Amino acid sequence: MNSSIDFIGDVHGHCEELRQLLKKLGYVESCGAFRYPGGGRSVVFLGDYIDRGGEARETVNLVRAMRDAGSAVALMGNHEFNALSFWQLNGFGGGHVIHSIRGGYLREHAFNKVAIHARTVECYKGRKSEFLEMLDFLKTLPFYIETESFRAQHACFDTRCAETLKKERIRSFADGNFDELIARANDQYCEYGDSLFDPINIFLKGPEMDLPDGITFCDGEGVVRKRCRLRWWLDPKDATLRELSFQPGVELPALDVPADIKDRSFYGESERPVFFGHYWLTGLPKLIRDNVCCLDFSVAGYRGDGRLVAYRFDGEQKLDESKFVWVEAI
Ligand SMILES: [Mn+2]
Repeated sequence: MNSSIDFIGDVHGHCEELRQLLKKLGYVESCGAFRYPGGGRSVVFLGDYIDRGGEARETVNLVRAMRDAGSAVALMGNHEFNALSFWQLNGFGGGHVIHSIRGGYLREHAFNKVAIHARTVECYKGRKSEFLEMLDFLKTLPFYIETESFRAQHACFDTRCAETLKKERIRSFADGNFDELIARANDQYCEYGDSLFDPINIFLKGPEMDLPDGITFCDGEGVVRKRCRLRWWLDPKDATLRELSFQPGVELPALDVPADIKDRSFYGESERPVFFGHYWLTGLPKLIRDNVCCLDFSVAGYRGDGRLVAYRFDGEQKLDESKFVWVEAI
């Protein structure tokens, strides 16, 4: 893969915006897939193709066609991981039974979890075999990609997690027995010695911390949260909860953070550029730092003022704010 790459953030079933963005970036549809004329550029999709929007099926098919044509790499997002866990029976095939999980499936069929995923299932109404085939496609999506000039994943890059996965030669759930790997990825309390919960969940969902007693906030879906996402590129040593938390639109109190959080490793300023989605940013695209670029600008946001955003990368080690390209949510 060369360094002429267009990174694209969370699509969440907004296929029409994706088609517009690809055209704006100069990609042309031919023989069933978008390609860059002459093949000089390709796309890295940062995950979260399904849920929320009404065109999950069209989005998956477009992304998959580009991957099969060699004009894109498609990474896994937490929504793809959640969909696979939602349909995987606890203890199925070669997988451990995870005792701490309630209900028959690795992802509990609780109200909020069903509500998020239902839109995607609806998109495949009357097409069950295509839905199952779609799940098989999701199994093949890599957790991250790393080259000499960049790193990319859905949520957070963590060197130690990457080492763990590299040691086992796991790039996706297809690199081994799927039933076993997805059980290990859901083994949150390390009931077994071979849990992959941390490495996979850090890449796909990012690090989180428990909020101090009595502090909660409401997320965009109206769910009360007792944990918050972290700015994993900040040195947590002297940061307050307000500085370290990363919940756009939510301001937490400027309290001290626990010692184990202060000790966590972070993505330094001299590391190669890293691209990701996941975090529901709003407003016009902006760099977080000159080597840290989040591309999720909430095209599926509830206020309808989100954007689908790309960063046009050419190998530069200091990212440039003028290289964002985007379309407004329809
Ligand atoms: Mn997302």
